[in-house]
Amino acid sequence: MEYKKILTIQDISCVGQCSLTVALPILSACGMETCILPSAVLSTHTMGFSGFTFRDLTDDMPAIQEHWQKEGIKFDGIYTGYLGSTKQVGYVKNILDTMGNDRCVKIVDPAFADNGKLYPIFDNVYVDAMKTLCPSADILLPNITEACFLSGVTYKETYDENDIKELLAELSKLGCATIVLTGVSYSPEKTGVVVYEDGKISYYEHRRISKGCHGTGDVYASAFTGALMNGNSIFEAAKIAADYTVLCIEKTQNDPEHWYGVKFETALPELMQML
Ligand code: PXL
Repeated sequence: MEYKKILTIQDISCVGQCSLTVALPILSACGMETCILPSAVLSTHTMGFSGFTFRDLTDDMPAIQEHWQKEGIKFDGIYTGYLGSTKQVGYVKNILDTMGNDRCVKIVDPAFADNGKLYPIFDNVYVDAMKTLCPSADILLPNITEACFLSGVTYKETYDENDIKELLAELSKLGCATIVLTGVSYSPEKTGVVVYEDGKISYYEHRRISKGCHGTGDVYASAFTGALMNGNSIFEAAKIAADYTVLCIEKTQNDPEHWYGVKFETALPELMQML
């Protein structure tokens, strides 16, 4: 397998097992050289901890990019997640558009909402900015809440296959031909992921262990990126990432003190075997 150089752009939550502290080890375990561009530094993630610190790194981005350009640095893959500000989305779009080599795969996880609600620091202006990233992505990786905010389709707790088909059709109008939609659940004990490629829909269904665990979106997106960059098809990568995420939840669910993330490190050997 060719050795790939990936850039991932998302925050450093110092404690909380999300974003870069998840993406970096998972992509490394998948055999990638992993370069990072931190969007912000927080003391913890924002879901469940109170009084977190937040240092926005938006204004550092242009100089970092300029230095990389001077050094002739280009990437085989660019994967973006939780960003620090609306202004930053414009910088990140430019990075997606200019910093990849000619084989570069660009993956955008919108990472701004879940369970019908925006995460604390975001608003509708941010959502509008995030829409402009969609045409720069080869693959968009939203959950259902993010897909609804981006497409303007009303969020519903229950839905059927036709609702999902319509949601994807609306979302694809933003200019992204390939969408991997996570957390699609048609029955209480099952959930899954829908892969939409140029209008064609496929579904991988698996066990649903709990209603939701913090950080699993980042675990999923990182494992998906690692599996895809290892030469798997989009559907196969979506399946590997789902199986790995379920395993991470299983290895965490019996520990009530571990409410803030999943013990993804303990399942890395299994992920590496799946690749
Ligand atoms: O997992 C998404 C995420 C990433 N980064 C920060 C977050 C969250 C989710 O809430 O708060 C800082």
